[in-house]
Amino acid sequence: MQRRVLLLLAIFVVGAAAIAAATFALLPGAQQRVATTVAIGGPFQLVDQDGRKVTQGDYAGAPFLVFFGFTHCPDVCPTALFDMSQAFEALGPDARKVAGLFITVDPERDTPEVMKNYLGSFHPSIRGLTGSPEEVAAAIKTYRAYAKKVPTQGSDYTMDHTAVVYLMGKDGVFVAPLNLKRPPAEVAADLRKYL
Ligand SMILES: [Cu+2]
Repeated sequence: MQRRVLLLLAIFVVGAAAIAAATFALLPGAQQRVATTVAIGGPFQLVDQDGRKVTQGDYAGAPFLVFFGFTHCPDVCPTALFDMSQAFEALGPDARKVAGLFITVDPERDTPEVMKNYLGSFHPSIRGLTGSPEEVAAAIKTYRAYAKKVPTQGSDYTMDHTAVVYLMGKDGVFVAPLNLKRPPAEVAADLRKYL
């Protein structure tokens, strides 16, 4: 028994050393590859809750948040949008300079009208974006997000989706995921750094 543990341990150590050696050997090239393939975010073409066509360029010059979700979401989306609203509230007049983009993963049900109605309960700096299924799928892919339809009772369905809040800089480049599970003033202070 103990021999077996030792053997497994030896295999693990040799394996780890091999991986470390390979990593160091590949480092210059590998680093470049990471920089080009792990880009998060980029151009999109969608429609906002007022039916206007929008692209990433419409939000350039100011930081913006991106959050994927859907209006039929029972808890994750309303909670995130509420927390985001609180943070924008804490920003005061500066909230006019930022945008929270709530991009639906359920374009079938989330028309601009449905989005507009739903967002009436949240901060006006939160914009609801939808589009054709293809346009939405492209935006999800650009942000390396995940969304999947899950059938429920009858012909109904819900959506599994990424719950990350992406903080994008004024140049449209991804900064970091934004943690909304903090006091709103703290989130606001974080956002202010990117104005
Ligand atoms: Cu949700």
